[in-house]
Amino acid sequence: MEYKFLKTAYEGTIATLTISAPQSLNALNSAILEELGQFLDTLTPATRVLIITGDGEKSFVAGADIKEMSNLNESEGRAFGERGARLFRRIETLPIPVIAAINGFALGGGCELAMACDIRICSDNARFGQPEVGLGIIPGFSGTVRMARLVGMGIAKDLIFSGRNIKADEALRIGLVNAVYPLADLMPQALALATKIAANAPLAVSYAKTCINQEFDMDADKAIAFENTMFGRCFATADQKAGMQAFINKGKANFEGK
Ligand code: CO8
Repeated sequence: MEYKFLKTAYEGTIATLTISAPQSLNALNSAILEELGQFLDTLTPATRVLIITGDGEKSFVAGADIKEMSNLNESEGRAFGERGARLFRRIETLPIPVIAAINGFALGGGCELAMACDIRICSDNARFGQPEVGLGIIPGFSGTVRMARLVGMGIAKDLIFSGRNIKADEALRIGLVNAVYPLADLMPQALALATKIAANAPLAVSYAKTCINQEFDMDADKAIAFENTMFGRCFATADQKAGMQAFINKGKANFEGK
């Protein structure tokens, strides 16, 4: 499929999606949101891990497109927010892990996109922030929802009320990212992590993602019961048989995702 604002690359079972609108530091306009949805439609079980990054050496995504948002009225603003939120929720609930490889500015909607991914790693030039209140809006692609869940309510309120940008080392300290690398190492590190994940049983990885996502907002008893169900479901898979037989035979399983 041909895209105007996306570049796609596939290495074995790993897909890399690069958001590419260099003139606006990869800011998300409606056309990019549309293409992102189209790209998600193309994913099949042949892809086991998705990496999302931004084009160039300066920016992951510098937010939603301010020029496009500037003249929206209330209902249009709500619709634009819903559109981004729906898309990011799709990313968050994909049946495969999604790694954000953050190569520079991750501001506003860019930070929100990164937070919708499962794992965030960044380059040492990365900058994070939710500058929306300085523009007269709030984080509208679910940033008020996910920031507090990721870094805790106190730090989330500091970042969102002040709109201040933070550097990679602070993002690491507060748990907004898992690791920081020199820019040249970012994509190799993302691929290495994706390769490690992709070598595991795909259904088990997918069930683990579902468990962590869904159990987070449940009370402990419901969460444990949910995990029990999903644990049981693993034993209905061929991969569980293959994985345990390989261990017993001191071999290595070739997981088929069945
Ligand atoms: N939208 C549109 N254009 C942008 C954006 C953006 N978010 N960010 C950068 N650009 C454009 C600039 O306008 C500039 O274009 P031009 O050359 O035509 O003037 C080009 O990209 C390069 O940018 P700069 O010259 O500003 O580059 P600098 O290196 O000087 O600065 C910054 C880089 C610090 C990233 C700066 O561009 C900046 O502050 N950008 C805006 C960051 C921002 O505020 N992001 C949050 C936007 S709001 C948002 O994301 C809300 C999400 C929820 C939506 C809810 C919908 C209702």
